[in-house]
Amino acid sequence: DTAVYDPAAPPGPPHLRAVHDGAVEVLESNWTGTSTVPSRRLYPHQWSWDSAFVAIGLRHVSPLRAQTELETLLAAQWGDGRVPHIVFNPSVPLDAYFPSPDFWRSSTAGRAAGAPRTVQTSGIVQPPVHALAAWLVHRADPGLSRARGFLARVYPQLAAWHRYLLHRRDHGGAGLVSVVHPWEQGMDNAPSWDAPLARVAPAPARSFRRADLDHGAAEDRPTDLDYGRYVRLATDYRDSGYADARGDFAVEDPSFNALLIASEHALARIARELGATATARHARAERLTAALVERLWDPAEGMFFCRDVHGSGGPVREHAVSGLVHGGGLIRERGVSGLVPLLLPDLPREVAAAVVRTLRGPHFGCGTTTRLVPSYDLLGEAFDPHRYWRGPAWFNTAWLLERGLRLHGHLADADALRRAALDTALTSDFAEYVDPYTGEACGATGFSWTAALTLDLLH
Ligand code: 9WN
Repeated sequence: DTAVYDPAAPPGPPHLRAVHDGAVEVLESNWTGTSTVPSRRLYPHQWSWDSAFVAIGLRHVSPLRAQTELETLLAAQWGDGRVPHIVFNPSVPLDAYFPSPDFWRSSTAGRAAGAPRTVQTSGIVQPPVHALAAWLVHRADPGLSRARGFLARVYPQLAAWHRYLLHRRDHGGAGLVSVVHPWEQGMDNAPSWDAPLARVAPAPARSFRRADLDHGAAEDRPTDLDYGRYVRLATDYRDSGYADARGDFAVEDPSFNALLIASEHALARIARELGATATARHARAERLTAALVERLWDPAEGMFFCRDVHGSGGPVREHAVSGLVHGGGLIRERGVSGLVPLLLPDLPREVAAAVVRTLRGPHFGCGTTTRLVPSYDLLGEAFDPHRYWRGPAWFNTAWLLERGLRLHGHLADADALRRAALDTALTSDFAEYVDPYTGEACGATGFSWTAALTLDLLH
């Protein structure tokens, strides 16, 4: 079988069928009836950005389930517009996942912010991939979508979600959204968080019990010290009633903001489909892209970096024209998040070209030293090929970069990345993440977004 021995050869049809069938099976067994769990054992509830990725894949096998996935998530939206990062399944025992509903206490602590009364959720958010997902789901079966009034129902919810982020989370004052917890950005223990997290006093290890270690290898997961800090940040936010005042931890992240911009473009298309005007939304997406470049782009490094809103990186000097940003709290850790803006259509040509060079270069080794794009700098001090977001390759970022490469005309690179993702998904049994060099499975297997995005890459 040439697909196995020659990684450059395109997978033959039997191989593709195996990938397709395997992916469908994973999604089938993780479906609860109204939504999909990321992993039966490690993550037994509904997660926000996971559901968006799942819907993007599910649309190819069941547009109805894909619509339902997003509708279930949006039904747990808070009155202030936030879409919670976890929607808890009441039939799952409390000790199956930490932090559980009794930690977040959404229906009491989140009352002022309009948390729902009947369903239990977390109080933080995750990247806004949902409008993009809703648009792609609609396109898969416009007839069913119109018959069910899908877009008409989700549009106001998605618009409120974006309003929440843009108006309540602009802690940096420049138009970009800040995350207030590493779990919000979704790449929990990425080295970019180390500096801002160092200012957070960890909650004592004995004050909580990590359920993740019942199902995942400790050396593949975040450390106890990381968890102590995650718990402290979440506790303080909860105890403030989930009020969005500027707290100790606020970071502008390239991937989070790029996904919001991509979703804003999608929301414009949804508006037009519903007969409304889309111009203002497209214009806003373009303004946000300009702000992203101005605030987070580093031309010398050829990539985007996180900005620590409270960081003391010296005086901020910004040049609107060249897009230069000096000091002022840029966190110079090369994470895959800093390449994700490649998926934006309005990215200046030279910026897109530089991101592609960085992707192919020694820090990420795409198409050269690595099998799949690592989550962090191969040459970085904190690089660890097995520890979660500190080096392993993930399939959602591979999917986002594949789209970006294709959008900007790098078809051969996009094809190669697509083939690598399909191949690795199958050989790793749809792993949560893999060793970027060998493709060895890490974390959970039978992971939903790996299966879903694999399906999408097949179509
Ligand atoms: C905390 C569900 C989620 C993903 C995140 C991933 C991981 C949770 C955890 O799992 O985070 O939200 O318990 O580690 O980092 O991106 O959404 O798959």
